[in-house]
Amino acid sequence: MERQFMVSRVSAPTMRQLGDVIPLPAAVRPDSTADFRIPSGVSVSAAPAAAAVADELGVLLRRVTGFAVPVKEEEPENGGFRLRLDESVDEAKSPESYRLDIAADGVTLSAPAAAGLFAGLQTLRQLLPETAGGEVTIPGGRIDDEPRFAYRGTMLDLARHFYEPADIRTFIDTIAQFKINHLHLHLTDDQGWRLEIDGWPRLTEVSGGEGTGIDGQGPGFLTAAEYADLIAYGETRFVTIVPEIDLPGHVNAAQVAYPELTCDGEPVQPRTDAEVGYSSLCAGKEETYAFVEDVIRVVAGLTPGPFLHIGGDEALSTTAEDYRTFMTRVLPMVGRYGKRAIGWHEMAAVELPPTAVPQYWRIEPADDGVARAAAAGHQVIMSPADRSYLDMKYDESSPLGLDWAGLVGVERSYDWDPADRLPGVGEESLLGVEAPLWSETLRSRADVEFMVFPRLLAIAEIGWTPRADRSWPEFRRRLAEFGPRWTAQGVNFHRSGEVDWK
Ligand code: TNX
Repeated sequence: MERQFMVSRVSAPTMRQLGDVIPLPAAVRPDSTADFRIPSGVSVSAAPAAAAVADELGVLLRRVTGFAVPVKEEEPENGGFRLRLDESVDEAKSPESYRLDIAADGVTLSAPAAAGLFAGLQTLRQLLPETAGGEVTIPGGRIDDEPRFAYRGTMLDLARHFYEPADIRTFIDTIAQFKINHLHLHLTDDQGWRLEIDGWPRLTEVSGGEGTGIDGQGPGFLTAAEYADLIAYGETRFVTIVPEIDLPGHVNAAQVAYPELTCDGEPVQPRTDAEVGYSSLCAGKEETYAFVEDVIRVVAGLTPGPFLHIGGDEALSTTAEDYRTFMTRVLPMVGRYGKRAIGWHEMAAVELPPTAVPQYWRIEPADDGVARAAAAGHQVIMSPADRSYLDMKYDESSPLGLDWAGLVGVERSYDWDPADRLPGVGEESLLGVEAPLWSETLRSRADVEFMVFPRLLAIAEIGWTPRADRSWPEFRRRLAEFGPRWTAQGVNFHRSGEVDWK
């Protein structure tokens, strides 16, 4: 890949360098003769299909320049921002690819699809100052960019602690700036059930009620309408929601609501401690499958995205045989309702439908079937806990987080590669990477932000940037710029001592 960094240049104080972007773009060609000073009469032009991205660019430009910045359909003769959808582009190109041309007379952003324009807009946003303050100049040159992996995700655990929809929307706004394009919602667990399911009202009435969060916090669940609103909001940020219903373990909350879901039909007690592995659906009971099929049907019906995550982790009180019986029956249901199943890597112990995606979280490689699944053509999502788990403490002094997978500082989050993690699971087997955030120790959006930022940017860059172009010292330098940006955006990021924050 082509790359040239400028060694020095004379620039206005607000001006950034063309490559100062996270994730680092695939190809950056600075041209110091082509800097664009934004003039007061500037406008944005876009074809109707790109109008939403154009409106957003208009808002950003008004904020940083104070100019009127009209958004129009016709392209100005010169001096403006032009957004172009070029559907004739090579079909092999990712829909998220884009080209950003910055010349002395204007800026042209082109892409084969709206997703690419949105990705390019995030790059452009980082080349602008975050807040208003004088003349704005954008560094000249060309960026040609596309993602390494199609799936770049993070996860919120709503089961251990519920986050209000407004907080989830704010979170989506922040992650989308780094081209994270999937948000996995862990909606059910032993403590609580956080998505309303038509026909099974007690799931949320009882297990989404007061006291169902860790240590008795609570209450909270998403109504079907709130869930639909979140999905629609995600679509405006090109973030696909991936719902998880965790089965056959992690089901105490379902069994509290419906005792017929235990093997003996006896009621179980609500639990809000952080133990795992004690609950299981009953693989030998027909009621189990009636329930599971109903839930899968409803969740699939509420979810336009391609994926439905069925958990499958830590089913420590399900025998291996029962696990196999259960998964072999349930995995095809996901396909019948039109979705592609994702499951934690334990799922790979069974024969998988062709499109199923194991999500690997292990620390040490083990013979758990993931490499076999990859050899059979399955795509894998990499989430090794010792690198990508955002609920691990940064260091001994972290006030929040767990440490069972070790301490995960910012360099540790960055300095690994998903294609080296597991023998037999190389570049071509990877759908992408995800950084999950479990909520046992978290209580608020501020806590979430503290754990996620800056580490998610490491995972975002791993998922997007060509591997050969990544370097920790260089990433660390670019990361420092986000201190003032996050302060301006009100993001409660962790001022890790590994970074010389601006
Ligand atoms: C393991 S890794 C879990 C979760 C916990 C998490 C805490 C995995 C798929 N499951 O149930 O919340 O550790 O770090």
